[in-house]
Amino acid sequence: MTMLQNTLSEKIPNWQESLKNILSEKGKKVISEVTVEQAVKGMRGVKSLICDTSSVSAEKGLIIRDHPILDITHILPEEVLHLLLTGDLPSDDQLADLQNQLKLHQDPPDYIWKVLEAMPADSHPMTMLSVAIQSMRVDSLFVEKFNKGTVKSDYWKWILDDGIKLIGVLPSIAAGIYRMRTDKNNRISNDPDLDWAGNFAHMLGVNESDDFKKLMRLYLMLHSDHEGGNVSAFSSLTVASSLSSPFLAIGAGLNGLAGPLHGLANQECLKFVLEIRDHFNGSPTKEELAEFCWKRLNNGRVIPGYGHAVLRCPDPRFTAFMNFGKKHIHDDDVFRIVESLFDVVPPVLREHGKAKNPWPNVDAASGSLLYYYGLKEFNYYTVLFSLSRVMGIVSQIVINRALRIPITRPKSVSIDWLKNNI
Ligand code: HAX
Repeated sequence: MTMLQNTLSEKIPNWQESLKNILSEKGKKVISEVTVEQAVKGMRGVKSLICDTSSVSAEKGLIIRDHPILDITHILPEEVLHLLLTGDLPSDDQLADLQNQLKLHQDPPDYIWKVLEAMPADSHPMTMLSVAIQSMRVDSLFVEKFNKGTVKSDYWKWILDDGIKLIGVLPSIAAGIYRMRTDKNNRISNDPDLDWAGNFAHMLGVNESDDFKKLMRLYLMLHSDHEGGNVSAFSSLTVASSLSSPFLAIGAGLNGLAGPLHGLANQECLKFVLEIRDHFNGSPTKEELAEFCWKRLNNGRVIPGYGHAVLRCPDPRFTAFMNFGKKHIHDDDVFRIVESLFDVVPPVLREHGKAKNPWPNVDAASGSLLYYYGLKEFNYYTVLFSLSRVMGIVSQIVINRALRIPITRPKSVSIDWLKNNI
């Protein structure tokens, strides 16, 4: 057994006991009411899911297992994974053990490359990633054990195994997709001496500097989780609740992440910033920038990277990226525009009067940093987001099965029902 499996085997009975007690003591208490507006408008604010890996407070942003995200920006993605899954930061031994487990899986099976090479040459990198992940169902230990009649209490173990396999192999697959899509046809081999994110940065082959590796570590830890109700996590959790293979469930979530109102916003964001740079032939004044934003809003388009369904403050993950940029990036028009947008957009959105949250979200700054280090193909950016988010989603699926959360099935009502019954 790995150290991670051991830790979880010790903790899960306590979590199960605690949930059982809550259900018997408070099972019938009401935690949320649903207005007609909430039912029609994306269930915003309805408390109807359990998620222990992280929570998002409107005023403070992301908190991973009691650690506000800005307090842990120095830790590695592997440490975040351990934290998400177990509630504890790993000891040195636990970290080394987890890193070794991930390394066991870092070489993709051959069929992955055959599947990817057979896809149309203009496939979006997110489509390629999703297809590659879903094709790994053939290697799902959960499916194999399920078909042999494994007991329910062991589901989480096989799902964890699939999750570690997937997280281990993803850097190679994601870097391979980057090399294919940018016509840099040779794939770069793993460097077994590097950590998970450092190795990924190395395999991209765009920048060998330590700063770029640092950026990747930060990027891949910051995007790891955002509680259970966002489109990608919720979609994956719903699919996984039917006991579909984790590979298919995660593919479903990433298909949601590929939407421009969710993860794809990071590509839209950089596109927007580059449009500004090209339009003004450099960095515009704040007045020019405000006018540019107004034009876009008046054309019925959103300002990418601003607004959020839950947050009502600048996203601390945006702050973490800005802090990185201020430290490492000097004299760069693209980053300068991102800084100016932070001054200009919130008052514009307030005056515009629609967005409930005028502040930047996680996607507003990250693209400018990637661009600076030479990762310029912005339609690839959501793949980076995915690589990180898989850690949170895997953790949530493992915990949900350990807690025996049943198949998801909320009730829908018709518009006639609303007319006649409310
Ligand atoms: N620019 C212009 N209008 C905006 C806006 C923005 N950045 N943010 C919200 N609005 C508008 C909405 O489109 C909506 O308009 P309608 O009433 O005409 O439909 C209105 O303000 C109310 O929306 P809201 O309640 O404040 O926001 P939602 O919860 O509906 O949507 C979104 C949240 C993130 C989707 C939204 O703010 C948006 O579209 N932002 C731009 C895209 C973006 O940055 N997405 C990334 C979010 C972070 C993330 O999940 N990354 O993965």
